[in-house]
Amino acid sequence: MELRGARLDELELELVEPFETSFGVEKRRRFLLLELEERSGEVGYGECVATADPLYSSETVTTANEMIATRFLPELLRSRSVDPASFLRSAARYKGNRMAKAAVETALVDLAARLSGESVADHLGGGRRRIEVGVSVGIQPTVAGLVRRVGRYLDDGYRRIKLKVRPGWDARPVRAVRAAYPDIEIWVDANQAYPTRNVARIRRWATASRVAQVEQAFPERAIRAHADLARGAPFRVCLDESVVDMPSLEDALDAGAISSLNVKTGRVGGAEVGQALARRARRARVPAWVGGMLESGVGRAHNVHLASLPEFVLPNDLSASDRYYHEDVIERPFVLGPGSTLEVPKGPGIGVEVSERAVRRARRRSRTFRR
Ligand code: OSB
Ligand code: MG
Repeated sequence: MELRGARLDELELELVEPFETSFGVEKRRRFLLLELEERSGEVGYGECVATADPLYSSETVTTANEMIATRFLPELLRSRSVDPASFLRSAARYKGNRMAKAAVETALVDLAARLSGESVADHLGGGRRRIEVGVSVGIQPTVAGLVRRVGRYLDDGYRRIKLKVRPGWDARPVRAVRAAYPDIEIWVDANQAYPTRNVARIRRWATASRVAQVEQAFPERAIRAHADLARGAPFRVCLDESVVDMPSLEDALDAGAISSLNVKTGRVGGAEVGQALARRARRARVPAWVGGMLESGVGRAHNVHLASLPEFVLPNDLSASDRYYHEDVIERPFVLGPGSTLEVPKGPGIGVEVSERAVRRARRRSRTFRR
C-alpha cells in the first residue's frame, strides 16, 4: 500500500450515562479518529483509545495526537510501501505510546482488508459470525441503584455482568447483586485500586459471592500480589493493565499471576500484537477475551472483528452501541442479538460506515495530511 493522505480528528461524544471506575467518573469521551487514504482512493479507519487524562495508562489524547501527527503520519506518507506489520516494526524505536501506534496499525489493517475485499476478521485469519458479549457496569451512587442497573442490563439480554469495584465499593454491592440474581455470571474489575496487602480480603468477598473472575485488583507492576490472589482461588485472576506486551505476559504466566487475559488493542499497541498475546495465552491454557475502552463505533467494530477470532473464548466487554453514546459516529449501531451476542460485520474492512455528519458534530479539532 502507498498512502496519499490522512485525516486526524479529535472528537467528543457524550456518554448515555456517567461511567465511574476506581479512576473517577467519565461523562464524555474525547478520542482520536484516524482516516488513512490509499493511492487508489480507498480509506481505512482507526480509533485511538487514549483518554483526556492519564488515569488508565500514561497516554492521553494530547500525547497520542502529537505522536501520530508529528512522527507516524509524516513517516508513513514518505514511504513507498506500508503495511501494518512494517509500520509497527519501524515505530518500535519509539518507546511506549502503544495507543497511538494501535490507532495507526488498526487503520492500516482496515485499509489492507478493504483493498483485498475481505473483512478485518478474515484478514486476521477468520472467525465466528457472532461474538458473545457482556456489559461492564460502573460504580453507582447506591447499592439499590446498582441492583436496578444490573436488572435493566439483564432485561436487555446481557448474560455476563462485570462490576467495577474499589476499596469501599466491593463486598456489599457485589453481595447485593448476587442475592438479587443467584444464577448470573459475575466478574469484577478494580483497575488496580487495591493495596497488595488486601489479597486475603478480596479472596473472601469474591469467594462468598461466587465471583467468576477478578480483574486487575493490584497495580500494574504487582505481579506477585496477583499470583498470591490466584493461588488456589475459586475464581480466575484476570490481567488487563499489567499485560502490555509479550514479555509482560510471559512474566505473568511464569509467576502464575494470570488465569484470564483481557486484550485491548490500544494497551498492547496493535491488533496483530493482541492476537499474538491471545494465542500465547491459549497455549498456556489461559483464556483470552477482548476488553473495551468505551470506544465509538469505529473502535468497537475493530474489537468485534478481533473477538471473532478463535483465540478469544470468553464473553467480551463489547456492548451494544446504545449502552455508550446518544449519537455514535457510525451509520448503523451495533445491537444486542440472541444469546448476549453481537454480529460481526461482513466487511469489507471493519464493515461499518462512518457518518460524516456525526463526525462533524462531534469534531473538536481536525488536521489533514498530504503526501
Ligand atoms: O478496565 O476494562 C477496563 C473502560 C475504560 C477504561 C478501562 C476499562 C473500561 C471498561 C469498559 O471496563 C468496557 C467497555 O468498553 O464496555
Ligand atoms: Mg479492566
